[in-house]
Amino acid sequence: MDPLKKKFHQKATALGTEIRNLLKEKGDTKVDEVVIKQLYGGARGIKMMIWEPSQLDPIEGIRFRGFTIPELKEKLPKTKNGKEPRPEGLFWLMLVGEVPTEEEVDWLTSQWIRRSNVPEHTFKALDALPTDTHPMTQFSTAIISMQTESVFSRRYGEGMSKDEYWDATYEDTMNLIARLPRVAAYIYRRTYHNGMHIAPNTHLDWAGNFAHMLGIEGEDFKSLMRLYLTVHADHEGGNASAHATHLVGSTLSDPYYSLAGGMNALAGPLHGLANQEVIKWIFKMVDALGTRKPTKEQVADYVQSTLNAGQVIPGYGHAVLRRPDPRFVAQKEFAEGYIKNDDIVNIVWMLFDIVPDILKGLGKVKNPWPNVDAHSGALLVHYGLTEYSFYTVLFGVSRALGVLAAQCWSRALGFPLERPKSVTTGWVKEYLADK
Ligand code: CMX
Repeated sequence: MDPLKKKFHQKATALGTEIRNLLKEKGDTKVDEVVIKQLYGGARGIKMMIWEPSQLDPIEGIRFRGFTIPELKEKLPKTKNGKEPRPEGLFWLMLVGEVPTEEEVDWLTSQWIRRSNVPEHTFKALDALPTDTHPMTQFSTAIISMQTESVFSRRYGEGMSKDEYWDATYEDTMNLIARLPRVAAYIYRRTYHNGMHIAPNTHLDWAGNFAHMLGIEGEDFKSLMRLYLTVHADHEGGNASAHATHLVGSTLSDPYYSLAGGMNALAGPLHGLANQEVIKWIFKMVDALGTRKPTKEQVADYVQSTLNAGQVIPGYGHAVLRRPDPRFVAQKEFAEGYIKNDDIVNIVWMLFDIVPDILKGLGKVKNPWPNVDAHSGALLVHYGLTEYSFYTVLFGVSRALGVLAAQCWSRALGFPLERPKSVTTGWVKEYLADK
């Protein structure tokens, strides 16, 4: 058994015993109450699932196994001379709850290289789609086309025991994550670069190799990819892509089906697609104003006109956070450290100055601050990745790390089919009348 799998199995066995005892002694203890506005309001805030890799605090932001993003940047192993954390390290941390050593991360990189072979029919399935198919549709198609390789599905069909679900899920998770950069880069190159594909460089780390296959050279872009693929990896379990992956997986659909489901949720403009919407909106503003160096007044007027048109300001607001998103802050710090005087980055910073007060003025927006999607596009444009329809795929490659680590836990802990209760408005009225 490989060292990560062995460590995961030990941890999962120990936690499984602890949970069984906890349920026996405290299973009926109340943790939450639900009010009617939550029934109509997207189930905001209702505590209804367990998600081990990370937890979100409205004020402090995300903690991965207890570590904030600044702590991850300090503690996770980096490449030689690199300053940004390697996403492999975060996956290790999310899966087993321990900060890995450099050797452990090197081992994981080599595992993912070994497992990265994409089946030929996946490339054929992608090639069958028109090149103007949205990259997220292509990404979802590619993931589901690889389901033919699922170890979980094969072993389930052969009569695998429940005790082995975690093992098959681990294998699928490792294979799937290993293949995603190749698949995503293939989509990028066929869509925007006439199918001039770039062979993987097996001497590079997972994120560095992804940057290389996209065709954007330079150490700084590789550094950006390491940071990007780290900070987007997980945001506890209730967000739409995580929850969709979890829900699909709870039926014992394998990790390929589950991740495709999660990616379909990520493709919505209120969720992951917001990263393309932000830069699209900024480009539209620059066009409308006729300048890449607008004044504060011009930007404020443009923000107002977007709201007057009944649209949201993309990249602002959040269902849980009530402060500037630490993932936005991490990307801003990256820009401050690596980039000098970029017009689009300057606009992003100007928006950070202007938008919160305007949103506060509406009196209904619960969080007027920027989220993860407000900054990423400006960084990508700076390094030449200007094709914004592709941005959500980058988010998806990263998000796979968290949602699949969580799926390993769900299968190891034997979580059941998810099935919350729905009611009708008639039921709500009757309930209120009875009260
Ligand atoms: N611009 C304008 N109005 C906004 C707004 C924004 N950025 N954010 C929230 N609002 C509005 C809502 O549309 C809602 O209006 P109505 O009552 O008229 O429907 C009102 O403020 C209250 O919403 P909320 O409780 O503050 O926010 P929700 O939890 O319902 O929604 C989110 C959260 C992210 C969907 C919302 O803030 C939004 O649409 N933001 C813009 C899109 C975006 O950036 N999404 C990415 C989020 C991060 C991610 O998942 O990747």
